[in-house]
Amino acid sequence: MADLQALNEAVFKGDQQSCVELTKAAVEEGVAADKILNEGLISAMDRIGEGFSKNEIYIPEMLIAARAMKSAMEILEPELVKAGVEPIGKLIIGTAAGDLHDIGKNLVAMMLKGAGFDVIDLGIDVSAEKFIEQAKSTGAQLIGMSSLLTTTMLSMEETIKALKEAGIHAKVIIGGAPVTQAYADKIGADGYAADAAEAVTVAKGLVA
Ligand code: B12
Repeated sequence: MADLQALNEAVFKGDQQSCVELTKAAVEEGVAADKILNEGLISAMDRIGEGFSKNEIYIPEMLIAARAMKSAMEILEPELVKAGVEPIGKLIIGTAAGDLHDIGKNLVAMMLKGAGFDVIDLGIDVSAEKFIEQAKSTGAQLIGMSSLLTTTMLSMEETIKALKEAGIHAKVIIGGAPVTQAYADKIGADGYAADAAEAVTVAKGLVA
């Protein structure tokens, strides 16, 4: 019998090996991919997100859980594609031009993936031109931008301006240690989140 509760616990604890084994077992037993995703993986990441918001769980545990989830997702993704499970939204995400920090951005990308978004990660030092080109070619509804430097916060403002000038209607969500809600409002971003758990709530709100 596929044990989705054990899979849920394995994600929560960040036990990557068990995650892979239990996901493989569930797929082989013919458990529906969306059931494995929702009951085994996403609800565990929801628990992680809640714990993080309450300061009961910290970044290292969140990263380890996200990594475990990612390895389970690699097994599950082809099954989800076959089953035609619709993602709840498409998002492109990248670190602002000039910025090479990606730990926080990766965490946000993983959490959004875990929440059911189709996430296209553009990597680090992403120019406005690249955001525009990718927004057009993917038709993403959301664009995520991360900045860890006070200097590259300015690139976010320039990118938002360029996106508007290019007629891109995707909603923009920003974050990173020096970024604040006030800054997001100032540069015309549609959303801001202080951490990866909050990013999920904000992103869900923007596509609702
Ligand atoms: C690790 C690190 C590095 C690593 C990066 C490795 C990597 N692969 O990312 C390395 C060593 C490469 C590095 C380089 C530099 N760094 Co550095 N770095 C850090 C450090 C210590 C930790 C950053 C981090 O990963 N935090 C952990 C993650 C999980 O947190 P986070 O990024 O804030 O992300 C969370 C939220 O912000 C939010 N979030 C993040 N992105 C997004 C995006 C969206 C859409 C949303 C909604 C939310 C969101 O959710 C995340 C998860 O909860 C910080 C210090 C600090 N305390 O922040 C300095 C720091 C950011 N670095 C700094 C500096 C100065 C530099 C360098 C210029 C140093 C140098 N002289 O070369 C270079 C810059 C290179 C460049 N062009 O980018 C300064 C920035 C100062 C400033 N005011 O601008 C800091 C603050 C250190 C300091 N106190 O001086 N750095």
